[in-house]
Amino acid sequence: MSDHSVSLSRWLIEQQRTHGHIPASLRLLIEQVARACKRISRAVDKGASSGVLGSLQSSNVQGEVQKQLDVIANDVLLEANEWGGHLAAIASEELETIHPIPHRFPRGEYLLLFDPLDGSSNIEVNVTIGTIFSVLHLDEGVAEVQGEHFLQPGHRQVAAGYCTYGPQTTLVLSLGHGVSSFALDPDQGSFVCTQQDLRIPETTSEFAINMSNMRHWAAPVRRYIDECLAGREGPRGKDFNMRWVGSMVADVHRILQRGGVFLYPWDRLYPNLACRLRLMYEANPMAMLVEQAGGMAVAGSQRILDIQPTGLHQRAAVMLGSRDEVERLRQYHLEAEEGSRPPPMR
Ligand code: P6P
Repeated sequence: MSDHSVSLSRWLIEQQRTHGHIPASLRLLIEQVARACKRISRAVDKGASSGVLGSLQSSNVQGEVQKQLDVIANDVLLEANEWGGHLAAIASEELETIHPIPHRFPRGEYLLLFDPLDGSSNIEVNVTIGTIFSVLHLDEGVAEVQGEHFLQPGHRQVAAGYCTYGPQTTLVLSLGHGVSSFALDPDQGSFVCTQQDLRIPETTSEFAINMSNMRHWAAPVRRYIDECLAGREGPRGKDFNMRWVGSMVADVHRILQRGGVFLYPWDRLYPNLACRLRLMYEANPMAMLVEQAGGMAVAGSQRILDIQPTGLHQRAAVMLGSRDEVERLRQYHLEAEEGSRPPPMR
């Protein structure tokens, strides 16, 4: 636990001055993102009472129907971050192309990416949703930022985090030196540090997956889940529990708090969309947080953070969480690739 009197601003200044973990420009960028999340939290809280629930006639670049709050959250994040002088450009899951910093504002050295409101299909049913963000460094000597400058593997992220809009508004953040969480104190209107150096338990008996896609999974995932479902009579020798919120921020937050494994694997349901989750806006930031908390994050046999992106909106299979379980999944994918299948690991 942590001293609840330490505000996010003070914690960030200590990361900059005491630990030398981040420069002032990155500290100020994170503070601006946090301020935008507070504004989004207010809009989500007001929800139905202010008539912002419901869908628009429009669809986003993903082909998904846009919710009013998707657009509101996207606009809040763009407006809050474009003038600060810390960014060279912004990329949003909701926008087809990158958002260059308007010439009237100074340009900085960072690239900000976000899914402004992940899990928005849950808005009308009052289930936890959230903002996911990722920060990259722009390569030296780039005069005009293009989409290709964002296509950096996830291990080059300098910061990643999410903000949940649920029973509490909680910011979870990594600057590359562990994971800390900050709860929004509604009385103060500011984030206060509640946990430092979060660690994911290496073992778990809880998995999170959308079981309705089971018939579409590849063999390694089917093998893993079948073994979990076999329980104590099966090769794992223990019973498992299942949770699936249908909102990645909520499922990942639970895993960061008590362990577990989250899977959104490749499936045959939509062959042209081999995977559902977006590499740049969901998989990479969550993979950084999970690894920084001692967990693992793979797309199969490959580490997510090693994937070399080829497109701003490309998707990736995601299996992340407690190290022992994700390593087992990675092994099952390796065995499938090698065509070997030794007896099940206990
Ligand atoms: P399904 C939300 O739309 C999201 O992108 C993630 O937050 C969530 O984990 C997943 O999709 C839920 O997908 O197929 O269960 O609706």
